[in-house]
Amino acid sequence: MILLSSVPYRWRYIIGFVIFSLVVLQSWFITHPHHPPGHNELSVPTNDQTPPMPSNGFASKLPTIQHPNVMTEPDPRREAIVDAFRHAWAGYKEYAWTHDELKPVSKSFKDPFGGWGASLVDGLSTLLVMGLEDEFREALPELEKIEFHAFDGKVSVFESIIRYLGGLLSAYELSNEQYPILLEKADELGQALLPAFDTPSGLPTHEWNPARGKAPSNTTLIAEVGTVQLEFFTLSRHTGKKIYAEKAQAIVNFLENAGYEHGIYVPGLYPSGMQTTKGRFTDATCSFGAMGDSAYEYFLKEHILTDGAMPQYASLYTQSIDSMKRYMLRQLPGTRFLFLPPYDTRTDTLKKHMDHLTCFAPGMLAMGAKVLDRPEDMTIAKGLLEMCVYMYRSSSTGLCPENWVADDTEPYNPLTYTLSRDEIINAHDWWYNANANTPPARAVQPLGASTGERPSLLSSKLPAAPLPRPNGLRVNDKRYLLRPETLESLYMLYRITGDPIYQEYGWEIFQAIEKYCKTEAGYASIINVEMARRGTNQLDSMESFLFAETLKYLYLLFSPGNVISLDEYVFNTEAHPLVRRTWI
Ligand code: DMJ
Repeated sequence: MILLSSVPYRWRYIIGFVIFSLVVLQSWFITHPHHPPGHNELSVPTNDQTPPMPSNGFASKLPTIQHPNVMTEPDPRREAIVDAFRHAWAGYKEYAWTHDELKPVSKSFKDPFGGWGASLVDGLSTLLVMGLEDEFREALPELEKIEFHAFDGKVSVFESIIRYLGGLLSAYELSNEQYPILLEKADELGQALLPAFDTPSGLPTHEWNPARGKAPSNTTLIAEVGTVQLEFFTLSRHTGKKIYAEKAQAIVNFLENAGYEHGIYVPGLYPSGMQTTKGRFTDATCSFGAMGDSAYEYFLKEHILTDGAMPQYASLYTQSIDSMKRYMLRQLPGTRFLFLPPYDTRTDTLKKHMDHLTCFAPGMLAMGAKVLDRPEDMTIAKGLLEMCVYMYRSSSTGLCPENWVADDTEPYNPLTYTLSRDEIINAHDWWYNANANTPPARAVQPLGASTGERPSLLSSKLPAAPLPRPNGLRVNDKRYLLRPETLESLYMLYRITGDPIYQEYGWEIFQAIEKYCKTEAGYASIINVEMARRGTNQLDSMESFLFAETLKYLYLLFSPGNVISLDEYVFNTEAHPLVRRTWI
């Protein structure tokens, strides 16, 4: 001030202007931070919901997922899973190498996924997780030969993203980014698929012809548009090309803003069918099984992958799960089994079946319970998983049907779920009975009604599953297609609770797969899980998810907690682990 008073008036104005400009500039830099090279070419999220971008280093601000009691040494049973993987990989190499799938009975191959080598690419991350490095290195040169752009036929956009893109990116990360071919091919596939997103709504079409640059129709499914984000965010992160993350984020924004006019009747419950022109829903049935499943899984996993960078993902997830609990979740009376059938959101009616595909939901709910502090969801996760496991344990082969029906169900009620029938009645009496002065103690009731014979399993530490099955519970689609969802949930629940019962359940399932599915060349699907015989009960099909998911989750179930820890990785829906990071 003293100094300023000695300066002529004209200069005082100039000095004042300079100081004012400096203050304005400084506050602009505070609200628009400069990001280090490698980040600044990618967009920064704002309230307009642009996608987040990762920063270096990772100290998660989300709650820890894994339980401290998870084992620290491998369980010796893990070796049997590696042997199973080697057996199937050897068969694939001998009879179907570089094709999409091995036909494990006829020892030939088929190419339902563009013929780009779905099993080879889907298997890469498991080879790395299991430490099968020779096999991994032997597969790498084959990647050079894949020509994603040249394929003149229909490929599924969804399957290409979850199996090929997820497989390449995960292998790139798990191999410490040492093999550039993995990222080059991921980028090439991303470029080949991007035009499928150029629809008026921004929703990608169900199928795409890369060579002709054409989509055969303007239809898609909610699971397909909602299962792009983990892979496209990660692809942007490694290539620096923001277009992938933007396309994926545009879909999330679309879903967040979709309303009644698009065909949504219950907030958070998205019907299965969609068209890509206006993004309208074409039916009203919402499912956590076929055609819906992974859209809900990805809301939560977007939150985990980006370490909570965007409140939008968690709020979409909680809205969906709250509605699911309110409208869709059922209990089998007198048991702890929870049942999650598809739901017609327009007529407010539930279907009677539950898909094996729905058995991913316990793992999702348990993770959400931890990460978002929703303890009730953990109870539900356990009840749903008991249902899925029971469908394995109560069948003649020890394998689970593709779907099952329950005629007799009642709405899930959190107040009565853990009470037995008697306790519920007594609780009611207590309320009206003047002579009683204490409410009954809460007690967990046993599963099922009576005990029966164990299906022809090999060995188990567990008591036999209660039989007969509860009233009105029966197998519908009798096939077992080597699906991974129950094993996925067993791995998640084991890592989250530390309860070894989930390992025992998994071991039983593995033994049943060995007994009924194994062929000379690999593992076959099963025609009828209620027919306890081999050979004629096998289907000539071994989908690539046997390599990517089924055997990987089994291996991890018997691995120490630091092998693909849920606090360091998040799985895409095809079980390809992706590195969790801090995103900004
Ligand atoms: C896998 O391809 C994926 O898990 C997908 O999300 C649904 N189902 C199959 C395996 O059953």
